[in-house]
Amino acid sequence: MTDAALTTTVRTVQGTCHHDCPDSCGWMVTVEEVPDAAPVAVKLRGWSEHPYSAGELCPKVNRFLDRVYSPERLLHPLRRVGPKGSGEFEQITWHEALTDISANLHRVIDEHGAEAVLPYSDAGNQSLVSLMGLSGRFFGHMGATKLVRAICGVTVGAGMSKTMGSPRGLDPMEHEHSKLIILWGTNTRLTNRHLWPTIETARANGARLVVIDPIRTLTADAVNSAVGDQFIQPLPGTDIAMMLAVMHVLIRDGLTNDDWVADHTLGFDELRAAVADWTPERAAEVCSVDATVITQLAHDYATIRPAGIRTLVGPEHHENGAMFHRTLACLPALTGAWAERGGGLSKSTGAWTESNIDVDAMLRPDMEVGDARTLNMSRLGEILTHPHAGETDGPGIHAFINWNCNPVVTTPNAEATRRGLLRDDLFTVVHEQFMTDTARYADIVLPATTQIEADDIVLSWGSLHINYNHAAIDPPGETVNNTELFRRLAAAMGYTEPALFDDDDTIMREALPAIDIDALRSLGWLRADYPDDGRPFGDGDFDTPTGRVHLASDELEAMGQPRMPTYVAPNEGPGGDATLVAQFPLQLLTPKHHARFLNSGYSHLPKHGPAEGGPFVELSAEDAAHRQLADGDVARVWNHRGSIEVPVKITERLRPGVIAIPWGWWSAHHSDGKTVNALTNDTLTEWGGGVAFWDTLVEVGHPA
Ligand SMILES: Nc1nc2c(c(=O)[nH]1)N[C@H]1C(S)=C(S)[C@@H](COP(=O)(O)OP(=O)(O)OC[C@H]3O[C@@H](n4cnc5c(=O)[nH]c(N)nc54)[C@H](O)[C@@H]3O)O[C@H]1N2
Ligand SMILES: Nc1nc2c(c(=O)[nH]1)N[C@H]1C(S)=C(S)[C@@H](COP(=O)(O)OP(=O)(O)OC[C@H]3O[C@@H](n4cnc5c(=O)[nH]c(N)nc54)[C@H](O)[C@@H]3O)O[C@H]1N2
Ligand code: SF4
Ligand SMILES: [Mo]
Repeated sequence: MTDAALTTTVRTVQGTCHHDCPDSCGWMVTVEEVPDAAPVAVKLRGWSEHPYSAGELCPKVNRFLDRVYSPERLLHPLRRVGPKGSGEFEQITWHEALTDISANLHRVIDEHGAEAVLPYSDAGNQSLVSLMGLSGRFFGHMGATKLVRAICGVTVGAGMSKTMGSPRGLDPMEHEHSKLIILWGTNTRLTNRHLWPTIETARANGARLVVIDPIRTLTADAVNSAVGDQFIQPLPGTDIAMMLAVMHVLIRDGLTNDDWVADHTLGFDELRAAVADWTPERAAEVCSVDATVITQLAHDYATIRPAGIRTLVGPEHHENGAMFHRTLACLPALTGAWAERGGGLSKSTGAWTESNIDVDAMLRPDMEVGDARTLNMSRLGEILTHPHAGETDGPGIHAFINWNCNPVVTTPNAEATRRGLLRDDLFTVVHEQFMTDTARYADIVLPATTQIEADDIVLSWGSLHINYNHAAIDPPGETVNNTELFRRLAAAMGYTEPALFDDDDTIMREALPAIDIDALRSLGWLRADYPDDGRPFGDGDFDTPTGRVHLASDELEAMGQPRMPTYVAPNEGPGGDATLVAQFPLQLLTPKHHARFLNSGYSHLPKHGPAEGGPFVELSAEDAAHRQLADGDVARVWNHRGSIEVPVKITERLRPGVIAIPWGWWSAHHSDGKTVNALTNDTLTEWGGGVAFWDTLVEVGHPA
């Protein structure tokens, strides 16, 4: 035995995955320590005692330590020395970086006002402290522009709330009790894989599965028609028409639960009138799904009980994304599905877990100076390229502070974002773990910790669990976590308010006043309150002012929106702008596709990107033949926003007229340096603040 082995101590540290993923898996890190050296994490595995993830992680995070110890990891502050985007930087000290940043922020504020500063972040680390920590206080105190962070999931809740009064839905684990499970626009086996065992348990108990998706996804592949499962493949953005026809059939064929409707809904007569014209035949024309399939869906939904619908985020990425969720939430009310355990609708569980957060204590709106405007993150290209920051009054953006997300890859209309970041009169700071496509445009890059380097709390949005994350090793190099970044920035700016300097433990306690943080720390997880009988609305009692499901909505009417579920064809879709359709006849979907990717966060790592191959465009044999394209050819995909070149993959997963390009690859992975979001639509959803990535029309052909 060597001396080192004699003196090595080994410990295990419990933690929780921080990725923007519904599963929030528990993990266990093995750490080795030898005297006079920094502790080293040697193993990271699923934590078998975690009640949801039960010891399993995923192909993204199984190699998490490769990420932590990657030679590409940013460990020191950097200052740009080459042109923006060139990736040429020199190492500087934190002191130099903070001096430079505070001088530039003060200059911008003096010249243009504090609203010329745009803080820009999302859920790259979705843990409580990292996501909501001190940034709100810091920028509020500065008076900077406020960001609408609604690129993911917010529109689902906004749509559903107009029907049910809140985004509260079923605990997805309740689908174990469902006898019919409709996965409506969610790719569970890929994006929410730890829910799949629950679905399989239900199926083993005889549940039937229906998958509704414009793509024959990995999840659709699980459909077994021999046992009555079904895969339904509507055209993208048209599901509302199908839902209206389902309601039509439920009412026409006497399949509604009239007592439940009378006791717990408002506006049924109006709804009946609104769907009277929506025959399955009419919907079939819109969705391109057989009328018999729609009729059967309605009959199955009413008669195979309990019937649980599961949705997540995908379908919100349409111009009518909020109405999709508002309309979907009407279905269980018509059949009284909520009355039975396993019946109802599940989506993000954030409404259950996050209700524990004292948002005001966390964000401290009382510290805000002035009445700063808000700008929507999905309009970043427009905001940065427009002299008056998009469509609002006020100054253009002259300082861009980015952490916790990678907008050059992840925002729609991304070439506009890139053009904005190229502006010489824009001062950009990026706090990151890696030299991402966005970080390349920074004037100053600051190094960020990973999840095993700082304590935090992860409130799951795929289950009811609130989880602790213990730091397992020290932050490497000069990395800091998101709150330490803002403590340092506040000091550099000369701010003195004590709340800008709260430590992470204080922030946790302020944010979760009703949670015993010490117990959470020692147990690793606890479960948010949820009704013991599994039925969130078993006795009615919805969260609307009337306590009823609002089939007709005064609230929406007051916002200038249709008061009833209504199908409005997306402008950038087959039923929309005829000139665009003539020029760009194909609908482009760009969803999550790769098991080894988590958004844009893994394609650059050697065991992830190369293992997934590279980007490609999938299209039906018919669409390919029409354009004389063969498998493996390089095709150009273009529209009025941009153009990219990618190899062709002929597929049976898509119907003619719909194509797909996987998302998450960086500029370097594309031969022409542009990613798929060069093409996507940055039109906002009709309400809810989301964005219509997937109402994107394109044409495909041979490169010029
Ligand atoms: N492996 C992996 N897992 C992930 C992620 C990842 O990048 N990789 N990302 C995480 C994140 S941030 C999120 S938000 C979740 C998202 O989780 P999901 O919402 O399950 O996934 P998406 O791929 O966004 O969308 C789901 C499905 O919606 C379909 N869809 C698109 N338009 C329509 C439509 O009009 N109607 C219907 N019915 N379906 C439609 C898409 O084809 C897609 O298959 O996944 C998380 N999990
Ligand atoms: N075409 C298309 N575009 C999409 C989508 C799509 O399906 N198709 N999905 C949309 C959705 S649902 C989402 S959620 C967004 C996601 O958009 P982003 O949030 O931009 O995506 P991520 O790739 O998760 O980027 C997270 C970044 O944060 C960094 N990071 C991780 N932890 C920390 C930390 O603790 N501190 C700091 N400072 N940085 C950290 C990671 O290194 C990574 O680069 O993309 C949206 N864009
Ligand atoms: S990315 Fe999602 S599935 Fe993978 S370990 Fe993290 S929470 Fe679990
Ligand atoms: Mo997301």
